[in-house]
This record gives sequence, structure tokens and C-alpha cells, in this order.
Amino acid sequence: MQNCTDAVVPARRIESTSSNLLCNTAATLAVLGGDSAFAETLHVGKPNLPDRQRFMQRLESVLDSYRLTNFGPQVVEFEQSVAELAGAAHCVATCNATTGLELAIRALGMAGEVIVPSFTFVADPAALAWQGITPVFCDVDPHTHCVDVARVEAAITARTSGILAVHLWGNICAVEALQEIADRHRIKLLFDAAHAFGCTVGKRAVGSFGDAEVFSFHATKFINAFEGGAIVTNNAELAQRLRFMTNFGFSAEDEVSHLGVNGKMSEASAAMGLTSLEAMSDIIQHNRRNHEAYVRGLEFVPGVRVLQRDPAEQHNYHYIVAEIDTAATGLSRDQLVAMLRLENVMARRYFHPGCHRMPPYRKFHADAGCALPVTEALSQNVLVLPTGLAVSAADVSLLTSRIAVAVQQAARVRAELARCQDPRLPTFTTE
Ligand code: T4K
Repeated sequence: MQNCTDAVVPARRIESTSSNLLCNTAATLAVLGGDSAFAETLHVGKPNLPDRQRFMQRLESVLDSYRLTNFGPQVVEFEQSVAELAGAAHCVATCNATTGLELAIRALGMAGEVIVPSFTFVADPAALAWQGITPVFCDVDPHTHCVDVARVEAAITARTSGILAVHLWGNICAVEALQEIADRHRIKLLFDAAHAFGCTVGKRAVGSFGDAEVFSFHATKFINAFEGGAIVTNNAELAQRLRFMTNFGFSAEDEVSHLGVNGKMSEASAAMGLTSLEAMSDIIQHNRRNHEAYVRGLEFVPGVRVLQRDPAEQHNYHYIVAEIDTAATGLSRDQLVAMLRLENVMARRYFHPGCHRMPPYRKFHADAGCALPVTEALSQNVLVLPTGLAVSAADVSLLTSRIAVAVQQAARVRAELARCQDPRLPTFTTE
């Protein structure tokens, strides 16, 4: 058997036309001694770069104006565009979503305990903990991966001041049921909508649910502002307060009326955000084609299930999320991640191992693992695959065919992975 460290060089692109190559064993996997499928690494989150010329024009106008930050015209226009697309009355742009979450949490007066899913990006419990709030981890629904409403209700105590729910992967939370619980218990409801810009539920755009919602426009999101975020709400007083709080608490010259931070978005970021918004429908179309190619390519692969999107709703198709049933694939999610690295595909284990297992947050919920069976299972089984403008439908076809072959030859793949020394392999163990 060839040493797989040698086997992956040189990498070259192999063209593929068929989307279902379950019967095609001709392509040798890199882990079994073949060439890597891709010469250039495919990433989850490679930025979608918008029209360079348009962006440069905007940047020139920023420089010409000498207005680089502090609520300049690019930010004002960006906020208007985001509010309109999100169907919200007000939008306050921020330097990133994490700061936006912290500001919203503070402005809503959340304190004591806040209920939050553990199966999410660590920004959520971090934003709470930075405000001295105890994140109370709640399990998620196995189908949507969003908070389980019954679990939310069960977690409410006299110290609960709010719910921080996450529209994970652009799957929308049970917004009405959560609002009903929040109203009945007189607690706040904040949505982390970092993944859900451009999505609808019941034909209504994400952006005006709960007390406020927070978007991310990080470089890895489908609409990006280099770094950026936005808080959207229909509450005018809240929006005004948030605006002051993003600017050190200033409400007028030399007048500090609120506890604030510097959470403002810069003009350069807003220029990128605006240019990115112009490409929004093209990006969504591209992502949707890739999503369809993934569904087609993995449809008949035993044990691999791609999360589907409701065709009646709008979606950004930004995350390709697959659930792996190891008993059927013969390969664990981690073994698939490792095998794909050798094909030059950086698939991700979002959001392993669940926030409740991360050292800074364990103390908040010592036995959380027992109470979070769905989170525990998803953090072992979820595989996030590359998409975006840098990934073509042909790439997806080739990538899915490699997964199909790996599952067919699971025993050999496991054996080779166990002895492989390739530096591209992930640092976590895959046995
Ligand atoms: N809530 C949720 C549910 C979130 O998922 C996030 C962020 C937030 C809140 C907070 O939003 P922000 O405060 O960031 O606005 C990434 C992102 O940093 C993070 O924004 C995102 N979620 C999270 C899911 O993913 P990493 O550490 O996995 O990303 P990283 O640096 O490994 O980048 C992913 C891949 O993209 C890399 O393999 C290379 C490529 N890449 C990345 C960047 C930044 C590029 O090619 N160019 C780039 O500039 O966290």
C-alpha cells in the first residue's frame, strides 16, 4: 500500500460530469493513493468577493470625503438597505455580530440567566458571559437544529431574564411559540440571525421577530462587510439607545447618557457591505444550485443526509449541512472530515463539541451533556461542506462523488486513515 503522504502530490483538478457516481469506483481517493480531487483547497466560508470596480469606486468616495467612520453616508445607506431587506423599521450597524449581540443583550436589560442553545457558535454564550449573565444551555430540535421550545419553557426560573435563540444555518426558530413563552413569562426575546439574512418564514423576512435580531456580515458570511454586524428591530426607542451605545454612549456632543462601547461599523466595511448586497440575488442563485448539486450527489449515499430547505420560503443556502449516520456510512463524521482534507476540502465540524463542553462554559452547566442529548449527537454527526462563489456545481459533483466512493470503501478508508501521517490531516483524532 502506498504511503498516503506521497500519494497526494501532485494535486490536480479532475473533471467530473456525473452527479451520482456511486457506481464509479474508477476515481481513487487520495487517502487510498490517488490524486487529491482539488488543486486548490475548497473552504467553508471563503469570502464571496463582489464587483471589485464598484467596491473601489465606493472606497474612493470614502477617501475623497475624509469621512472614514462615525455614521458616515456609506453606513447610513447600508443600514437603510439592511432594514428594508429585513422588513425592520430600524437597523444599527455594528463592527461585528458578537458586539451587536452584547449591545442588544445589554440594551434589553438582560441579567441573571438567559436561555441559549449550546449547539451554536461560541459567540452566543460569550456575549452573555461578557455581560455577567449565566448562559443556561438548552437542547435543540433534531430537525431544525434550533432551540427546542419545550426545553426552553422547562429551563425558565425566577432568574431568567431572556431567551437568546439562534436561527442556525438559516433554519428559522419557532418564532411565534418563543414569543408566546417570552410574553407569558415577561422576559426578553433576542434572535441571533447571523446565518439568516435573506431568509423568510411564513413569507416574512427574518429581521423583525422578537425584541431584536442580530445579523453577521463577517467575511465568511454570504453577504460580507469584511467584518460587520447589524441589530434590527421595530422598537424605535431601543434602536436609539443602541445607536448611542455603539458610540461610547454619546447622545450629543460631550453628553454621555448611556454606558457605551465603540461598536461602530466603518465606512470601508459599509462600502463592502453595500457592494456585496448588490450581488445578493446572484450569490443566492449560485448557492441554491450548489445546494441542489449536493442533494443530488449525496441522495443515494447511505448514512449521509443533507439538510433540505423549504422551497416555499426564501433562503440564502449559505450553509451546506449534512448529518452522518456512522452505522450506515461505516465512517464517522471525523473520518469523513479527515478523508476530505486529503482531497483538499476543508469541511468543518461546526459546532463541535457544543458550547457546554468548552472550558470557559463548562462551569455554567456541569451535567449539561446529560440534558442535551440532541446537541451531543449533532456535535458528533454534523458535517458542514463548502459552498459559495468559489465553489462550482462541478466541484460539488466531484466532491460528493468522493464521499460516495469513501462510503463504498469505508473499511479501507478507515485502515488507511489510521496509519496516515499527512500534515493536512486534522489535529483531532479520527479513530
Ligand atoms: N452567531 C453565530 C451563529 C455565528 O455563526 C457567528 C459567527 C456569530 C454569531 C458571530 O458573528 P461575527 O461576530 O463573526 O460577525 C467563522 C467566523 O469567524 C464566524 O464569523 C462564524 N460565525 C463562524 C461560523 O465561522 P472560523 O474560525 O470557523 O472561521 P475561519 O477563520 O476558520 O474561516 C473559515 C474559512 O474561510 C477558512 O478555512 C478560510 C476562509 N477564509 C476566512 C476568512 C476570515 C478566507 O478565505 N478569507 C477570510 O478572510 O469562524
